[in-house]
Amino acid sequence: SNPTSSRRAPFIVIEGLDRSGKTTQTSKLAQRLEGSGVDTKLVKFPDRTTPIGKMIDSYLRSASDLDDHAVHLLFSANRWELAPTIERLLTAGTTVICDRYAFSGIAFSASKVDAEGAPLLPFEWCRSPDVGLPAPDLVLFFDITPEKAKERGGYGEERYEKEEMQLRVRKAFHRIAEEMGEDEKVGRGATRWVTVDAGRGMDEVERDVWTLVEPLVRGGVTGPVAKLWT
Ligand code: NYM
Repeated sequence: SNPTSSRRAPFIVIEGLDRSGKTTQTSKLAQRLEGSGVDTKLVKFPDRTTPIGKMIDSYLRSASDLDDHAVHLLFSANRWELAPTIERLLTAGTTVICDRYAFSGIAFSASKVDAEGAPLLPFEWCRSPDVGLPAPDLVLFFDITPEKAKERGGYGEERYEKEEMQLRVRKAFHRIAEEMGEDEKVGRGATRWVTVDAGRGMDEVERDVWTLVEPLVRGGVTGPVAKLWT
């Protein structure tokens, strides 16, 4: 009955392509929030420290092979195993900043193709295991062109870090972005999706991120944590 008692901290996800500066900006943001006296927890997916995360890590480093369906479900399970912790933190007033989430899960898996270039996993199949996860209040999608990404020294050595794959991943993210902005039913729900031009200088991007995040953190959020895509 006391409306203020249901106030909680916001759940903020930073998504984006490889080489988009996402991880740098995520840790800058977390530091800046902490520095402003905001109780903050930085979460990263995949969380490579859990037993499931170790299987994912080994797969990404090509130290092991897994069926495409199986590894997709491991990525999702890795989020589900942390979901109760995320909910608890938000309710307790801790702002959660998350580096990658279910949107990466769909974008990367749905971009895997066979030798003929046909998709290995349907888009909707990729979404299903993540339906019902804690929904972010805000997603900042770090978009960057492959040319800019290349200027930044190219991709690393892990699985998926190849140009054709990254082009498909970018398209998949754009499809998700459209959905999150326009389709109320399967898309946005309680989540606000903002695309950030990550091809600009680090300080410019940092300023934009702060402008988007600061009011949400200062104001807090009313009501329980929503469920993604329900
Ligand atoms: N990735 C990440 C997926 O394929 N599915 C997922 O659900 C998530 C969270 O793992 N190339 C991919 C994206 C990256 C790789 O991420 C490792 P990072 O942020 O480089 O540790």
